[in-house]
Amino acid sequence: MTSRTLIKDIAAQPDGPVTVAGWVETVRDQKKVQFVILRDESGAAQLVNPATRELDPEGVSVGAAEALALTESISALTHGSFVKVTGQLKHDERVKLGGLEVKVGTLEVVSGALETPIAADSSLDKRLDWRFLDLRQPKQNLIFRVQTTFLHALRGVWIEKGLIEIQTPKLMASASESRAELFEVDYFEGKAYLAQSPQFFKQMAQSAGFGGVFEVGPAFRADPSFTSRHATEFTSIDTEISWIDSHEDVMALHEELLVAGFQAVADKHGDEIRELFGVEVTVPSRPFPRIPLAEAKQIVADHGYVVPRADADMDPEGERRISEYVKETYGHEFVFLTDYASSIRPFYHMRHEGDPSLTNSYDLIFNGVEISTGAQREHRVDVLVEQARDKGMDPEELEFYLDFFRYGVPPHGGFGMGLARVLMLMLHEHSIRETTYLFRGPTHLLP
Ligand code: AMO
Repeated sequence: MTSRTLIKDIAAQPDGPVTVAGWVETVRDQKKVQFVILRDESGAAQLVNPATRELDPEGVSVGAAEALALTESISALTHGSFVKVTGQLKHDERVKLGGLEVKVGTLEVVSGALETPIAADSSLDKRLDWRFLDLRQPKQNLIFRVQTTFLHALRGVWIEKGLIEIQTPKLMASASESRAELFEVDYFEGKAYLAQSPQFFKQMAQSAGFGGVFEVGPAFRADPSFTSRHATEFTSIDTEISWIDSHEDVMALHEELLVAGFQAVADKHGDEIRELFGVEVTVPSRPFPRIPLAEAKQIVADHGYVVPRADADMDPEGERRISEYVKETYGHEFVFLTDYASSIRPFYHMRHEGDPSLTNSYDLIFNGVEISTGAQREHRVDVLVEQARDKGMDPEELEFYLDFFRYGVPPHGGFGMGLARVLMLMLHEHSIRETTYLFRGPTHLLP
């Protein structure tokens, strides 16, 4: 490794020699002095160089030619060039940026940069076209540090509970959610489909006796819409657990995971998020409010908004309104909408004992948008076959899945949660395009 000190670490060093490397953020090239703001992956620091504009006419000054060359190379620096600098660190309270500066001794342009094609105020589309440059901005960089912290905290909970991490195949022989949003790919002599969710395989792990599993991996949906919450490929956070009594057990785990994730993010990045996003990360209190879907629709209707189709899911406006209501009434940013009608849920959701028109399922809404769907699964194979038929599906096509339930399987349930949606809503961003490392949409395949 090239030896250098990360900028975040130089503050702890005493005055003296230092080597740093990073991207040139700004150059202030004044007559008598030059300032460069240098940024690496950990932070930014000010470099300073007393400018030498011409050679001493006597030619006697020691090092004058080197000093002139250094001044000229700083004048020629372009924004975004990657440079390595050796110099003298000096702590100085008057320097606004971190109370220190580095007096440049040598400066090597390791990799020069062309003039940048984007600015902070460029359109989102343009920024996404130049995503690697966009991600250099501290605000964008923070999103992925927050994501790392969030996922690490979730893993902590899963691992502490003894759940097993799995990686399920993304090439499948059949649909796992709706046939409508299925990507078909050529597969040798036949066809395969990109996995819409690890649903079937995380349930298989329950029959395999794993007890509880989790996966953080890609999911694909051939959804042609251009909304701020849909992508054709997204990272899905999935978990599935055995020996549950109802979907309440799944919701309890869901809460525990989110509390741990939000706590870790608030502790580690709360200040930075406040500074760069102007947002306070609130650790949710448990239990999260729960409202049956039918009641939630009634509440928004009572507040002047009728969800367009009575037999359908909440629409985005309904989600926004029920969230608003929950915030005002319970002071909570999350709400579980429960007891969805079986007509709008997949065949594998368990239905209410005594009222098959409703399911043991829920959606989790966070700050006005659905981030998750969860349910208790139907594990009785005869009932499952009936429910598949009920949905117009041919049980023969599902034989491999139905087999999971023919050899002894515990009652189980789980949820799927879109990672980019959680981040978007946590940071009050307007689109998952901002919180996805590389967004994929109907017209977006590059870079
Ligand atoms: P569902 O289809 O509701 O449920 O998806 C679960 C969560 O995944 C996210 N999501 C998306 N994110 C971005 N772009 C999309 N096109 C997209 N589609 C879904 C959302 C959503 O809430 N198998 C079930 C989960 C389960 O029951 O375990 C499922 O996939 O945040």
